[in-house]
Amino acid sequence: MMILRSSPSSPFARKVRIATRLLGLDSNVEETPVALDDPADSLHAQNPLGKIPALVAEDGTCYYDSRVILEYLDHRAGGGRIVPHEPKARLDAMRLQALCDGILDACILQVYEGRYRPAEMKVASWLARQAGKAERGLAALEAAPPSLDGKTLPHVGQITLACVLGYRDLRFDPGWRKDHPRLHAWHDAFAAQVPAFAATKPEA
Ligand SMILES: N[C@@H](CCC(=O)N[C@@H](CS)C(=O)NCC(=O)O)C(=O)O
Repeated sequence: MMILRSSPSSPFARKVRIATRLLGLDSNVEETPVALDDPADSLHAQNPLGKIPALVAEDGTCYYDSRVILEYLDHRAGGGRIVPHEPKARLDAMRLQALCDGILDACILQVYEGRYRPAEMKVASWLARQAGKAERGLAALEAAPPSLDGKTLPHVGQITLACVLGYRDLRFDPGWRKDHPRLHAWHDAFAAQVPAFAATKPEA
């Protein structure tokens, strides 16, 4: 049994949850929640970065971060399922994943600013800088939403975009839909094609 160190609301952990379901590996994974703020949590021995998700395989190897975990799961499932083999398709999927992971990083830094930094120490220009990354990323995706054919499994980039939009709903104003109608339609199409998306929706 693999062990997934995670937290319920982590969008990066949601990538892994969706991937395990798509690949039929979810019954091989047991989730163990992490106390991220507890230095004694075994996560720090498993992943020196102290970040989730981290996936401990049966041989004790701990895989991180989410990109590596998705690649590992794809490999376990035979390869070429959610990480395309063909070089151009693979690069396109990895590039989309990098953009969407970057949007998530910028979103999470804004959330952490609220969670960890006392109000009098908040730096508006830093928050605006992170918000700008997320806004520009969403605008680029709105201008050219990725394909979604419904015939093959979604790839790692498409899975990550779905997790971005889900995280905007969870922690930010769901008004992103009004300003991004094409992404709104993309989100609904993904949800209709991929039951694992609804099945992994975190509680507000
Ligand atoms: N690049 C990482 C990002 C993971 C990440 O930022 N996880 C957050 C939770 S959603 C975390 O562990 N934060 C704790 C910390 O930064 O100390 C990935 O793709 O897995």
